[in-house]
Amino acid sequence: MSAATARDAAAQQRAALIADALAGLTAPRKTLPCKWLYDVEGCRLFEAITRLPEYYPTRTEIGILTDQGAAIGAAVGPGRAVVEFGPGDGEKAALLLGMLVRPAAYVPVDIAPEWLEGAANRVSLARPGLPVLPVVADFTASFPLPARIGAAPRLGFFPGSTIGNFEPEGAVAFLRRARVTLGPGARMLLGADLVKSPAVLEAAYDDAAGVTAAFDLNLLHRLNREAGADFDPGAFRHRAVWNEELERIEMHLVSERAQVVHLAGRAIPFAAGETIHTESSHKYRPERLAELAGAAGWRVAQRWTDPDSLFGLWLLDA
Ligand code: AVI
Repeated sequence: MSAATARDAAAQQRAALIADALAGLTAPRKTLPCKWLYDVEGCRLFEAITRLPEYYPTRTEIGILTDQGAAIGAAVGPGRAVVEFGPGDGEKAALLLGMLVRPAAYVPVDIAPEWLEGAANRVSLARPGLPVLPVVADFTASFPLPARIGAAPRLGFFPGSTIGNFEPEGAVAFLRRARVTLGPGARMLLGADLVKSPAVLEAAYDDAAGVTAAFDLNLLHRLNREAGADFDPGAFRHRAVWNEELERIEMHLVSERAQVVHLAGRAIPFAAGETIHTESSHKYRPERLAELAGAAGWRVAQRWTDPDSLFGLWLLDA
């Protein structure tokens, strides 16, 4: 990317951040889209979250892939091109590709080229000779697969329970678009977190070391840095709460006192105790996941879980 193109992209991103912040912070219930949590510092903090003792999803999903890899590989079947939506560091893809029979290609898809490079390198090392075809695209919208993927049947891979960060309608829309992108005969391996005790969930999203709190509060630092806002992050605190009715963990930033924050020429008042809803992480019962997948045109073929039923991996058929 040339320096001018990079500057244009940064300016566009800043304008989108300001537009989202103004819309969200002037709504009757203040909210910010969770995608803005992931700047460089947010990504670093999220990586740290995945290693916390309280945050079970990452290690549990890796445990399922490791312990039940042979069964998963046999169920998926041979000769598939794996298309991963948001590959992170490529660790899970490397594990999955290690257990698949004659995979045809690996296609990591992400809007951030730096993530793609890391994942592509990791998979190339783990599976030498496998065609690796990275795609820079926003996978929450439609995008074309590279022509070089050929006619091999596709396996979508969407681990990490990232599906849970969508609202239910958004999850169905994503799954429907993915089915169309992957084409006829596609399968999908989907990782999703299961409903469990609120105490376990709330600890996972409000850890003792305060890493998740720092991850959440970084959003205010980001608005100060990139949108010229004047948040006092010390006047807000992180809260994670289980919403029983909607079966989701919500992250909120709670205003510790009445205060006014300025952003893009607007004065935004906060009452003491008022919150900004920064992220929802939906948790699923198997029947609910099957319902969402069904609404998007997928059928559940198989499901694997860990011995404590914390997390699930679903194999879906188009
Ligand atoms: C990225 N996503 C699946 C994480 C989750 O568990 O919902 C984001 C996260 N937020 C706080 N901790 C982790």
